[in-house]
Amino acid sequence: MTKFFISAALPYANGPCHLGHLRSTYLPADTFSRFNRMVGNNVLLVCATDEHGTPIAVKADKEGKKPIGIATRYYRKIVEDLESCDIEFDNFSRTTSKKHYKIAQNFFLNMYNKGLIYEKEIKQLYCEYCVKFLPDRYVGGICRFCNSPNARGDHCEVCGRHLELDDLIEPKCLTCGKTPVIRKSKHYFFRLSKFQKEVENFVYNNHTLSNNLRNYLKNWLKEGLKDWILSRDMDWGIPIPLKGAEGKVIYVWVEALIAYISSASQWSDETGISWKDYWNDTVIHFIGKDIIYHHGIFWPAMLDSYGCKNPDNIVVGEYLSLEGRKMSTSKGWVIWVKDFLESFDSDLLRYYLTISAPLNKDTDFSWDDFGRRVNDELADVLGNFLHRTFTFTNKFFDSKIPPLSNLSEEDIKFKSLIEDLPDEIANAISNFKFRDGLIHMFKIVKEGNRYFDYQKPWQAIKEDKQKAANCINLCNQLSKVLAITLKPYLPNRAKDILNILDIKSNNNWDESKIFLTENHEIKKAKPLFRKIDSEELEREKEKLEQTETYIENLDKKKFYDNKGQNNTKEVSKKNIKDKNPKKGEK
Ligand code: B3M
Ligand code: ZN
Repeated sequence: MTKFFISAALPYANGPCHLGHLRSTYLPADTFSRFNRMVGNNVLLVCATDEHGTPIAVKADKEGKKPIGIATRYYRKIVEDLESCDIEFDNFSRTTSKKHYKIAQNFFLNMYNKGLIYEKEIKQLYCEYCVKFLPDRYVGGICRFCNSPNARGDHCEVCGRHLELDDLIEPKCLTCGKTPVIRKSKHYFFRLSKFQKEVENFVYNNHTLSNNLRNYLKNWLKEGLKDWILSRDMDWGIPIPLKGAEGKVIYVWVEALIAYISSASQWSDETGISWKDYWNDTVIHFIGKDIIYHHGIFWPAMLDSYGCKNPDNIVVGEYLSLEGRKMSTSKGWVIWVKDFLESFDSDLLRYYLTISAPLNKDTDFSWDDFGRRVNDELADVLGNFLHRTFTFTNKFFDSKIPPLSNLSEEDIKFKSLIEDLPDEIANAISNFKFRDGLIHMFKIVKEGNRYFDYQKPWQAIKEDKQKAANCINLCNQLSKVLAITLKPYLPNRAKDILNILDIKSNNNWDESKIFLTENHEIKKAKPLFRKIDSEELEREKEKLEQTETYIENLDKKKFYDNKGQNNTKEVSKKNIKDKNPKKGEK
């Protein structure tokens, strides 16, 4: 039995969840955790909202609100979004909690007292018009490494690098658009350069890391690690717990990583169970591709400096684009979880995001492809198999599982496919190949449909009742395997299937290996997957384009009446409907 400490990257509390977040991080973490609970491993799945740093401060400035107000608003929305997709955390905390402040400050002090943090006066960008230093997202410019024009103060989305002050060419204050000046300020640095060997050891000698991930990290390691600035001149954040550090906070990335531990520690307070036993066994971080550097370089070095074990694996979910284009929240080219769930249920989303590509490949969400997969795969393959099995059992066998006897060669072949399926899926999920698990499953369901057609139970029932009985027995057995093995993927539909089969599951993977007994009575069949028609899909596509046009118009308006003021408003779909009446509607 393994004890898994599993984390999902912390969402910034400056917006709700969209499909990209779900695909890269929360859904894989949840599927993996659900599966491991079922096979009897102990799982501690933690997360929190990332509430400090410039993403929230910038949003608060724009709306004329306090950062904590923004953070609380989005903390609530994010929790709701994740719950509505059945992402089940053991603990979901906030980086503004007292507990987190204490743990993050202690971590900082521990490093400081060991001499691993030093002070140095450095040049910083300062905006004379806004009268403030410009850390991170307050400043934009050209990335020195890849020439992307949209780099932010601390990060380039295009090459994935963490940036320092002199990595940004032609910096501009993102609040007022002016060129900042350079001012001196005292800061705290982590002796990251001393940890080159330790991080190399983590990257080269950890055989569970994927090759993809190792290659990214190797390239960065080749450049040599530089000391890392841990402080910011801001008032929104966790104060540096040292004399002479007034007005300075801990850089958001440092404390956000520590939130994995503070969230777990909060859980320990509530349950009385030690999170350390989980950490010291197996730690897995689920993250998106853009934050590999932080988890693969900074974090192992921080843990080493504290004297904590390194993570065992970092599972990286790649990007999701939308209708062939990069998602962009600012351009309105995005689907929010909440909006999606107004039209379709969460299991359909979980299915699509898992099946559309392996986790380590970029993929695209398109409404047409979504509709096609729901109709051709969920409804026509899986739904059809289950429905014909159950209706036939209801109608010809009085809802009772008929006996198995005198198996034909086809029966025997099909039976062994059913018996092998749970292990094949388990193997895929254990190796983070979530899509492969579903693909195995669908291959066998297709086989099931073929077997059903071939056995023709509607005809056999009149001519060779045992042949029909064998067919219906085995198809129910496969249905049971599906009901159990679908649990990590589509928890609601799995429940519906179990319900029709009238089985009380105790959430144990091995239940999928026990055949239904003869005469077990099932309930009445009911359709499990409805087809999506093209009109529904057209409506969704229209909504997406309307959001984009609405935001473009907002931007133009902002440009024309720009008096240095920012009049971007919170955009909701309701807003958009009002501004864009449907054809024929005034
Ligand atoms: N809050 C979100 C991101 O950059 C960031 C993750 C923190 S994980 C410790 O995607
Ligand atoms: Zn400015």
